[in-house]
Amino acid sequence: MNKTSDSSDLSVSYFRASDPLDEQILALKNDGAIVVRDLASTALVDQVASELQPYFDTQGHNFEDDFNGYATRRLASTLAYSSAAADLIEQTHVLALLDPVLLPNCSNYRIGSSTGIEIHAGEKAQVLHQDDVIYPIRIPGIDWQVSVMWALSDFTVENGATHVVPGSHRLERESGYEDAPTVQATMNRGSALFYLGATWHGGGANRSKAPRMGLVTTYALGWLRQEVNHYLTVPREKAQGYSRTVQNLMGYRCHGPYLGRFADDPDGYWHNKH
Ligand SMILES: O=C(O)CCC(=O)C(=O)O
Repeated sequence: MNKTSDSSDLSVSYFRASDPLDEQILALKNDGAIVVRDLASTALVDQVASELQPYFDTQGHNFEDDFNGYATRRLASTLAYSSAAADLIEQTHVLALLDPVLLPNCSNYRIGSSTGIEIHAGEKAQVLHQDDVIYPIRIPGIDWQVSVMWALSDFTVENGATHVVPGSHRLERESGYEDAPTVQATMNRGSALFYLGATWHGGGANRSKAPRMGLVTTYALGWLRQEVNHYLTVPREKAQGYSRTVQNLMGYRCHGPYLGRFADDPDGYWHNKH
């Protein structure tokens, strides 16, 4: 494990997957964010990037607004566009890190959103924010969700590596941290930044000449409404082709015996009969 910091004493810890898992979880809970280096092969991230690229080029501009920026292309549901993205979403180490954070407060968790983000040259820094404000309340000590940002290209200070405010997840929701000092989570492609739903963060300005491409997936407690409706955004035939784990993460599984019931599959799992 090592730490990166800017001129202040803020820092984010960097791990390898082989480092002790409890140290990674502790740092994520203490600092609100960690980076795990080289978690996916460059072959896999290149495949995801090449599957997403045509959709970024044709549809990515649809999400331009004051929050997302006007030189940023986005895709709202990567599983609709890239089958290889599923391998990142269900990556073993990702789930091993998320289980102890989320499972104490639900019987299974699901992806809220899975968003492709391509920040182009000239983009301004995104306003710092917390992802879990989509839910109207927070209960101290319970994390609603964790975000996992995969670097599909190298994330550098110049091209807009995500800004993070370490420790900011411990503050009251009312505390405005929009102007707080940040560290940038620079990382090579294939590495991933994990941050809690309450951690203040935002995409960086891209002062380089090339786009910065990432894929960020949020994983939320299974009894919360999912941010994106994956049943509608991912065609049924595509969902049928994904692994049981990915289907479960998409929401094709009940939470406990009652929440999200569907009549034909009384054991709470989707059996692809339809
Ligand atoms: O692109 C990034 O680095 C972060 C994006 C983000 O936080 C968001 O769009 O909510």
